[in-house]
Amino acid sequence: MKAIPLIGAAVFALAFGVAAASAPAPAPTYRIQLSDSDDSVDVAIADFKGNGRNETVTADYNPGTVTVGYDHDYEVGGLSYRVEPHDLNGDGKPDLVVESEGENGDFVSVLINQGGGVFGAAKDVLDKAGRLTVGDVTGDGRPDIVSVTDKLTVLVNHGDGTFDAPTTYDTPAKPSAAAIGKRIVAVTSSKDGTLSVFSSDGGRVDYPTGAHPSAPAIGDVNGDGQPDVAVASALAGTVEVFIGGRRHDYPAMTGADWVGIRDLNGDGKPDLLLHGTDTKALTVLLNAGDGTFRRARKYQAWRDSLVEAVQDVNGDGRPDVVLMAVYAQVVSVLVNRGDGTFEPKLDYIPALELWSVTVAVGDLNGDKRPELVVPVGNSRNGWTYLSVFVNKPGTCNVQLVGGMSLASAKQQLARVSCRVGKVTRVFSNWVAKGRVVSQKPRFGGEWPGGARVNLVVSKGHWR
Ligand SMILES: [Ca+2]
Ligand SMILES: [Ca+2]
Ligand SMILES: [Ca+2]
Ligand SMILES: [Ca+2]
Repeated sequence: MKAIPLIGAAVFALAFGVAAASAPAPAPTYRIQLSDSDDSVDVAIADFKGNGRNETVTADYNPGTVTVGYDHDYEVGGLSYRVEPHDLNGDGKPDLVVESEGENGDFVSVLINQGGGVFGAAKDVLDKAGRLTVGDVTGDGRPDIVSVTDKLTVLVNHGDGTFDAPTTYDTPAKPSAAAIGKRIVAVTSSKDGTLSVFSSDGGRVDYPTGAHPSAPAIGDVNGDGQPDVAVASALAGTVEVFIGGRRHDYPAMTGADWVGIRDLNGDGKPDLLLHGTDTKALTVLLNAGDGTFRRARKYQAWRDSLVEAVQDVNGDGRPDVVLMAVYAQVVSVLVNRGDGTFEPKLDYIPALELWSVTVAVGDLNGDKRPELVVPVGNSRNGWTYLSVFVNKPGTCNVQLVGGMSLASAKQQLARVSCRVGKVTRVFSNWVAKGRVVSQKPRFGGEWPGGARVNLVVSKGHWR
């Protein structure tokens, strides 16, 4: 059988290898399908009809609509590029917050779910919008809307999905997107190296951070009921945790431009995740239980990737990490072993090119196994679709195993219901002895469970 040369990812695999797992967490496998879209650039999943079944909602840029399920389109009066489901009026039905480009800048509109997944007309609530964060600022349990341009704007929800006039606050230079916590909003200024924390009475306190802070994340890391703030400092290589105004620094990784706070091991204590677009790694610091953090652990990711979801993808209830790699054009999943450590990443290739960098996670077919949905398109003819990764255990999603040892390649392929077929040994001046030179079928192929992947393995330099 003829071997197919590998693309240049062998180096990453060599550098990180595949860690041996005592009890490997079940990995998701997918049947990758296409469904129609009308220039969808953002997608989310929620139960809009209230019937226990989820549907997608998309922001469709060029028609300027949001589409709920596959049948209901709503015009928003601009080029919509972002949609988030949130229950704005507390009736248990997810409503929509939409951001769009208009003639006079970006604006935010809301659509209220009338029941049965039918929405009222889009109502504009904010002009001159920037980066949005939706969350409860005031503490009444209803989501408010926060926007950051060169200032911070807070839109307080009356509780019924209507909003006060916007209130605007000054920030330090070039503020980040905002994070929302219990009665606080935080932004950073990477230019000034500051964290600004606004309390709901409008007061603001600035704290110095390390150089080049990421946008902040908020969570209660020490369990005292008060919100704490974490910031990743790209140049200092630290993650800085602000508890009650006091800063605690932990070595993490340089180049991080994103930090998240989530409980990864199910002990009820929020843990830290860091990532940088070009760090080629996700870094995790587990909470020791008292709001201090254990040593950072690194997991391989693609270069030029973004964390797009920290959600359960394999149905075991523990959050996993979904990254999208723009350059490599893959969706990567880091599966949580359940204890807050992660299996080596698995890569899945969407049908067609990534049309925008966003992923929705949720069960769409009622089998309780989460699907992944990403917008894709064909840049030659401009046709757009959603690539739906239908969660089907026992599908062989061929992984890229070039550069791995034969044992690691076997393990990585077995995780996704593939197995190693014929192994051929060849001399190679490029690939170290014992490492995989090439594979067939190729990376990204989708086969029935148990499909064989033939490998060519290096027997070292030709003398
Ligand atoms: Ca609602
Ligand atoms: Ca934890
Ligand atoms: Ca999981
Ligand atoms: Ca499913």
